[in-house]
Amino acid sequence: MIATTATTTTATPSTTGTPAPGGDTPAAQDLHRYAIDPAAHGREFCLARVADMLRIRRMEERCAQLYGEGKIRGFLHLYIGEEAVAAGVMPNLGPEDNVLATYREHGHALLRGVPMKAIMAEMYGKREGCSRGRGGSMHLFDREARFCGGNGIVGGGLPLAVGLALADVTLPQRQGAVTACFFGEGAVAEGAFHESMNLAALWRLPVLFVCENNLYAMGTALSRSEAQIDLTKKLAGYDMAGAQVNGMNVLAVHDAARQAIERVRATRAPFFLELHTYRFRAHSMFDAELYRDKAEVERWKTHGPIHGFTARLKAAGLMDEADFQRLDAQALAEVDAAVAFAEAGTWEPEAELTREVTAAR
Ligand SMILES: Cc1ncc(C[n+]2csc(CCOP(=O)(O)OP(=O)(O)O)c2C)c(N)n1
Ligand SMILES: [Mg+2]
Repeated sequence: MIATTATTTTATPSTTGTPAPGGDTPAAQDLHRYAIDPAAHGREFCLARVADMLRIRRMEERCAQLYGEGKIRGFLHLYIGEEAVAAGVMPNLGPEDNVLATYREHGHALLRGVPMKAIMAEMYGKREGCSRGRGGSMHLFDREARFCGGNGIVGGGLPLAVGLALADVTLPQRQGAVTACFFGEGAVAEGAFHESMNLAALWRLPVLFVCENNLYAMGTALSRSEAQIDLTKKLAGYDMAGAQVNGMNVLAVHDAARQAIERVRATRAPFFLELHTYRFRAHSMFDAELYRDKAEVERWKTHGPIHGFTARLKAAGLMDEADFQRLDAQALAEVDAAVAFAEAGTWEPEAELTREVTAAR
């Protein structure tokens, strides 16, 4: 394992059928500690990470509002609370690398370089959207950015990532490219996860598996569905290296991802990062959240990725309130422009609805 803020989870799996401890274990709380000195990364780098997280946060807050107004419809899964994961991993990837994510992928798409306007128009279902209005929230896609999709199927991105990496190792012009695949811990229960891990290891494919362990798959706590909740223990079965990292700490994520990606590029072997994180909002817009205590959510919020990092930066003299307000205003202005773009967008004419659709009778 590479050196990170690694830890071992201590919650015991439930065997009684009663609700098991969810996101509030001592080990999970221990993950909030900031072991990395931000000064080592420099002020500009740290402010850029705050800006990245704020762009995601403000965009998604507006999405939730627009959903309430009926402007955005269908499914909507917010990443709020988990921003440090995408913000920590993404700066380590180059334009030649591939990125895949889940239906909770707005932040990944944004930080990968998909314009916020194209994301917002896609949310609206407009033709100007990054998937031409045909994908919606769960299916953002941008070939140019090599953002190879959100995916509505739990675990659905993993076989695609393995396929992309297999293509890369066979094409002379794609040597050195890495495929980063983000997925929730719920995917670990899927056969596709195990098949993908096995093939990536067996064929030595350059895949970075990024498991966003937010402790719940919809309403199911990990400890209610998995006999082994230390997910890195599963790696022994694939002879794959991996590490556990505090996913609420953008610098910890960044440093672990940098080492992991360098290693994948150099060895061409896959690597598994388990990032401990927490979603502050409901699973989707239809979720009464009966499976977790409000107090648990509030406790995690006190260590939120933006709040925690900015507090640390201010304490270190690397940022002041004016810096924060400036970055926040920039993010809000970008959101306003994206919403105006989506509002002004066009609907696909009815006559074109069957274009690019293959129908089988
Ligand atoms: C194959 C499959 N089974 C079930 C579902 C329904 N479903 C949607 S989200 C979800 C939970 C997944 O949780 P996790 O992988 O932990 O990701 P998170 O939502 O926490 O980010 C489930 C079971 C699905 N979309 N695909
Ligand atoms: Mg989850």
